[in-house]
Amino acid sequence: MSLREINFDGLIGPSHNYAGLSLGNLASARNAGQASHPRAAALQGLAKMRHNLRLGLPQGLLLPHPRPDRDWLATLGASMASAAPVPAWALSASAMWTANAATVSPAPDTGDGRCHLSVANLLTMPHRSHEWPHTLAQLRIAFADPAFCVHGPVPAPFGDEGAANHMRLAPGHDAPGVEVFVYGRSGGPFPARQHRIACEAVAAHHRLDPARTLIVEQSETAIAAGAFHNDVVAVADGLTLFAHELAFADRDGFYADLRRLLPDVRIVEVPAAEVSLADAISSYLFNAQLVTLPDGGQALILPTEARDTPAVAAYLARLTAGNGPIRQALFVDVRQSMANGGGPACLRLRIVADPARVDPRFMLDDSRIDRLAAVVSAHWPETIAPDAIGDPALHARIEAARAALLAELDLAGAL
Ligand code: SUG
Repeated sequence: MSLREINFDGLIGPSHNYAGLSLGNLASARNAGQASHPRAAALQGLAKMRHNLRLGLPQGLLLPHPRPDRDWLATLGASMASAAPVPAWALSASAMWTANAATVSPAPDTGDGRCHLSVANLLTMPHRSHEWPHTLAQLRIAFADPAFCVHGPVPAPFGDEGAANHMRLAPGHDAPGVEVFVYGRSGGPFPARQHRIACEAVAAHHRLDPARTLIVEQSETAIAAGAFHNDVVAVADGLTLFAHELAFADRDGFYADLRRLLPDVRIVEVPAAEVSLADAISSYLFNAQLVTLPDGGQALILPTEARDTPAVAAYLARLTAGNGPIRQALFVDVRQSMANGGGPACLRLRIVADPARVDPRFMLDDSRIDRLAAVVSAHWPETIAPDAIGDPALHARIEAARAALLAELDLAGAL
C-alpha cells in the first residue's frame, strides 16, 4: 500500500459569479454585484493544479455541479424559483471550494483500516445547502474502491462544512495521526457554520480512536473578524500546525493536548502583533496549502494577495529565512476565487490514499489539464454580469459547458 496525499481541486464552474451570498465572508460581501469572469477563474484554478503537479504532488479533480440546480428549484415550487435571491442560490458555483465537500479520515486513523469520507451538509448557507447530493454522487464514483467508505451527511440542524474545519497531524501518511475537529459558536454578527455535534458524529462514523481525536472551539474573535471556517486562520500538515494566535478559544489547552499526543509536534504560531487578524483574513495567509514536497521540506502555497500585504510579506520572509519546518513560500493567482473568499486551500480536498485506488477519471496529469483548459476556453462564459443571473440564455450556455466537460472526462451519463 502506498499512501500519498492527493489534492482534489474543484474545477471552477461556468456559473461562477459574485452574488454576495455568504454572511460572515467579508470578500463575498465586498464583491457583491461585481461582474465575474468564469473562464479566467477556471484557468487560474487549472494553473494552480499544474503548479502543484509540477512540484511532484499528486493532483485530482472534482467537477462543477449542474447549474442552475433545477431539481432543487423544483422542490421550492414555481413561484419561488424567480424570487430573489433564489435564482442566485440555484446558480452559485460554490462547489468549487472542495475543502467544504467532505471530511476525510485516512486509513491509518480509522477502526476498520479504510479511508472514510463524510459528505458535508453545508446547511447554514442556502446556496451551499444543495451541494451535498451532487458531491456525494461524485464521491461514490471516484472512491468506489473498497479501500474507501463514503458516508452521507450529518442530519440537520447540525451544520457541517467538512475538511475546512478539520486538521490532521501525523508523523507520516502511513502512521496513525491525531485528528482535530474545529467547531464554532456565533462570532459577533456572524453565524458559526460548524456544530460541535456534527464533529462528534463524523468522528464516530469514521471510527476514530477517541483518545487521538480532539474537538476544539474556534475563537469567537476569529469568527467575528471574518474567519467563517477554521482554514482561514489555521492549517496543518505532517507534524506542523501553522495558526494565528487568536484562532482558537482555548489555545493553551489545545496546544497542551497536541503536545501530549504528539511530542514532536511543531506549532508555528503567528502573533497578532506581527500579523493582525484583519491582515491574515484579507490576505488569506492561513488559507495556504501547507505541503510536504518530495524532498521532505514543507512549503506554503499562498495566494498572491499574501505577497501584496506588507505585514504578511514581511512575516513570510522571516519565517522562510528561519530554522522552522516551513522553508518556502510559493504564490499562485486565484484572484477570481479569492474575491468570493476562496483561497488555495479552499479550492482543494486532501485525501490520503493510494492514487491507484481512485477512479482515474478524477486524477490529473499535464495532458489532462491541457484538455480541461481547452474545454474551459471553448465553453466557459467570459463574463457574468450581475443582472444576467436569471437569464435563460446564460443558463443554457452553462449547461452546455458542463455537458462538454463531462463528455471530455468520459463521465457523461454518470453524473
Ligand atoms: O462558503 N464563498 C464560500 C467560500 C468558501 C471558502 N472555503 C473555505 N474557507 N474552505 C463560502 O462562504 C460566496 C458565494 C457568493 O457570494 O456568490 C461563497 O459561497
